[in-house]
Amino acid sequence: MSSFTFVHAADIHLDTPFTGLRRMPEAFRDVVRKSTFLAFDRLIEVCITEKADFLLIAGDVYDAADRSLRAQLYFRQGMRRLHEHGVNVYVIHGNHDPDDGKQARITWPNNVHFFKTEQVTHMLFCKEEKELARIYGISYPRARIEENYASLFKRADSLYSIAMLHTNVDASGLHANYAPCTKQELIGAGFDYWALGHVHTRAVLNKEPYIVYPGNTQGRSAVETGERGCYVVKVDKGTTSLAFRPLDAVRWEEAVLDISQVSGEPQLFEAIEAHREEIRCRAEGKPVILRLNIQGTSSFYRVLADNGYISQLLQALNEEEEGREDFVYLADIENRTLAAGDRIEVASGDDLLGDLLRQGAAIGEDSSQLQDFVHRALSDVMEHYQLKKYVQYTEVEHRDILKQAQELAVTLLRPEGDSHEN
Ligand SMILES: [Mn+2]
Repeated sequence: MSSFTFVHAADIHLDTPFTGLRRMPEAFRDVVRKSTFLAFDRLIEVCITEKADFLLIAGDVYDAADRSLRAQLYFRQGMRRLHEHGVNVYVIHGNHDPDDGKQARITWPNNVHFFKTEQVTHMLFCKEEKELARIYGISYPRARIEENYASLFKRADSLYSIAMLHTNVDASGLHANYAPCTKQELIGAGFDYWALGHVHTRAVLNKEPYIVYPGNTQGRSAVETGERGCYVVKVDKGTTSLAFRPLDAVRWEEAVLDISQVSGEPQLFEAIEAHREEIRCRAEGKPVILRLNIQGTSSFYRVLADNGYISQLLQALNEEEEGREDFVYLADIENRTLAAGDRIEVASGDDLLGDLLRQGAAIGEDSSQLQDFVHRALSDVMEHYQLKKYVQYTEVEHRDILKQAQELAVTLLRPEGDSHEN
């Protein structure tokens, strides 16, 4: 009869200000600003409907060390609801909400347990007077933790043992390397379930024992695409099973649209609209913030290369979305098309123009290759103390210049009278 259910969440980042969205019209921005709160509401809802015995929050409850009062009161409201439903909550603090941040003096309902800083402590979970699990954890005293905290965890007995840690396992390059440790260390520590936080993309790093990042509950920028949520974990006679539950209130997506077969401007607009419908359908009613990359060999290359055209396109497309609850807001369109005729590069000769086209094709989307090429091509100029200031371009500008050069090369190479349209 020793079965129980818990919910594992992390990185809620309540009251994320989303300061990068100034260009977004108010109607959309308002939904995004509420999203971390709405995702938190859904987390509470999942705990109740799944009849969870307890909830684990593995750090970064709040977005800022100096927690906003609004966020703290909102969090307490959620905790009170869980108290009414008999759900216990175990919380560690991470690099975004360390213990030394400003906090209001709040009285928490007695179902909520915060782990201390400085040392790993453990708490016993009992159900109907039966001891079922032991939960271990440690909070961050300050934002930057460079020590290995994993090595401080020592299992005390044979009860099902859960270790809560805000950490960067195996130094994932996308996240600050706080409380670094290795997966092998965690596997060897003898716990049944490592409830991790910090890395925002969910990942089950290992199954025996379970080492789990649930990811954040709500995407917070264009790089945090796709579903975000929590894991519902069932433990039945020592066997652990996981189910993911999406919680995000707004979804960030990136998509690619090939317009090689599109011929006129109205058709281009329609192709984007049709693609937007597909994305709306996949989001199952959730609003989406979309970055669209347009690719393909197209006569639209030159039209799309004009930033003014893209911003008009964005405006027209986004106006259609106003007032919809399931909006798909286009944050950006990136022109990755090639000019019609670029395919001629294959046939081009062993000369400067042919070389330019081949190099351009080889570079593709690779930034380091582009950088390398620019350095080789411009090394003389870059080393000249007066001239170098004229070649201080951004990567986007370099890419654009290369594209223009390629296009010019294609025009020069194209046989007379060949009006290559695709
Ligand atoms: Mn975080």
